[in-house]
Amino acid sequence: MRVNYTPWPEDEAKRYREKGFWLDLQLTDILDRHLTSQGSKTAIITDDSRLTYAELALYSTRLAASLAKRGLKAGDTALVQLPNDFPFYVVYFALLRLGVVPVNALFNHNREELSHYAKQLEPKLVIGSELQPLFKTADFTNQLRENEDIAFELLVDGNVDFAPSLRELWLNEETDISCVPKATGADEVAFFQLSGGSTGTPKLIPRTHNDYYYSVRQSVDVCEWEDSVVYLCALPAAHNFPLSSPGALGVFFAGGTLVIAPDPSPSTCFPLIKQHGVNWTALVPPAAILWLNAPDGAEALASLKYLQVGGARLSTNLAKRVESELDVTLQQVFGMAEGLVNYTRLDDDEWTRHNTQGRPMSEDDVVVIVDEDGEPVKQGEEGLLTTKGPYTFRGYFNADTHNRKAFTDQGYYASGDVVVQTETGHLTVVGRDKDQINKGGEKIAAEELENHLLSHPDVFDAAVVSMPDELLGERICAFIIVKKGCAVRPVTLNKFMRSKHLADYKYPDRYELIDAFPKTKVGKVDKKSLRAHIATLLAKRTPPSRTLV
Ligand code: AMP
Ligand code: DBH
Repeated sequence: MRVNYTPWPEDEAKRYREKGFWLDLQLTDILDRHLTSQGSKTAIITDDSRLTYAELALYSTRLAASLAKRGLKAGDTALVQLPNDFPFYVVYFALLRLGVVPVNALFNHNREELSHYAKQLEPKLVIGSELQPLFKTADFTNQLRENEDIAFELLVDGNVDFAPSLRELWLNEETDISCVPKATGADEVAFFQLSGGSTGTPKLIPRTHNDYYYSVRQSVDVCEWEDSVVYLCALPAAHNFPLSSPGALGVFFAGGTLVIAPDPSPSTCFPLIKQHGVNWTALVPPAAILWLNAPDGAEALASLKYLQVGGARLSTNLAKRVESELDVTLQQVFGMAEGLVNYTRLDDDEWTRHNTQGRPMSEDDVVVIVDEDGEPVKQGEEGLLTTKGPYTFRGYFNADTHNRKAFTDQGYYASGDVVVQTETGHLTVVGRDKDQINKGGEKIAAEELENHLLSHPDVFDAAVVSMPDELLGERICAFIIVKKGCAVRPVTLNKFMRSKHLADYKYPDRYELIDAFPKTKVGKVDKKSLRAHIATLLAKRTPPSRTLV
């Protein structure tokens, strides 16, 4: 094992192979399988470029060769941050070819998140884009080398004087591609997926070639994709949803065409859909709301047959509106970067499409809904989702203590979602039992923000909870107890938090003063009552505290 991970038990791995779920193929096969028959077909369309399957394969091979020449080898790790554009996929396949294991940070991740991933992975390679201010000068990466005491190769997509240009490496026709070693070991970790997490430090999810390839193939099967699929990727490319459910990798597996949008706004997406005849895409609920509110939606979306919505709960009302006003079939997707993905099926009845978040995609997904004591609940009763299966991971990277909490004694992943299962096996997400805020599909661990807030000299205690929001579903409210004799203003706290250089979506949207936190019977902060408190303030339109004393 080149990169350490918790493997599946042997009997289960054996079964997944016998059933043909695990094919012992590298993820690069997703691309390379097309080269003899349809290398000249367009694989990717962006605003200003088109790439055929053959070009995508060649560029990724050349990049792999250049990296091999720079000394990178299988088992090394990489930190990658690229925007929604074709280089994301060239790099993804190049690293797969070499067996270099990346984490693909979200493009809105900031200094704090990137430093944290670097600390965890000690990457031998960092790839960034000059569109992100952190990679415009050498300061950030120099600091990273110094603070974390690591040495890495640096490539930047753009024109900077402190690092080689990423694109030049794959455009160089002189590259000798024979030096790329043949990758082996489909049981190896292919890349790390990001967890929204519920702890102070975001955790990394090892995904193997075998498990991820299966999840892509099975997704393609459920969605009945063929080479006629024209899919628009408008969500952040690194997210599990647009990468693998069936997402970009599903497009490549099916031999279809991927259209890339830099963002999911109607003004960006509608013209692309019209111009390229997009027939599938994926959104989070707030983006779906924007699409519903945009003028001429149904007309602009004439070619769109299916709209996937997932990442956060979609209300029944919105589900109905999506179908009637946008004239598409809705597919609800309830997935997690840790593995399990649920889809409503294309032929599910209307009630199921509008009221459930789908059912597991694999016949070998085991879902057990349990009560707080870990006992299975009766069918139709609310409980906590626990799951295992052929593409659900068995442990976060280097996180033994957390893993003991994240998995049941039987080895099932406890996702922290409160769900109800119908007789047909469909799941409806009714709540959450994890200390996380889901802001329109972006997950924020309350503890991470609380730790930052607690580092302010005037803050005695902090509790971060979700508050209802019409567009995003949830926003972030930070309840603060100020130290005796101190006074802070929300604007100062906000400035203080900004100095931590977090991803934009993580900053609290509201600060509320409180004298003491309500406590549960066992003496923990009662976040349920804090959530109820802020919801009442919002309903009464009470303005936020101006000064916290
Ligand atoms: P992550 O573990 O960061 O990949 O986030 C996965 C989590 O997102 C799930 O455990 C759910 O809490 C939430 N989620 C994803 N899709 C949906 C959905 N369709 N409805 C409700 N919650 C969802
Ligand atoms: O929210 C998610 O993480 C998610 C949503 C839909 C996901 O990972 C997926 C589909 O694969």
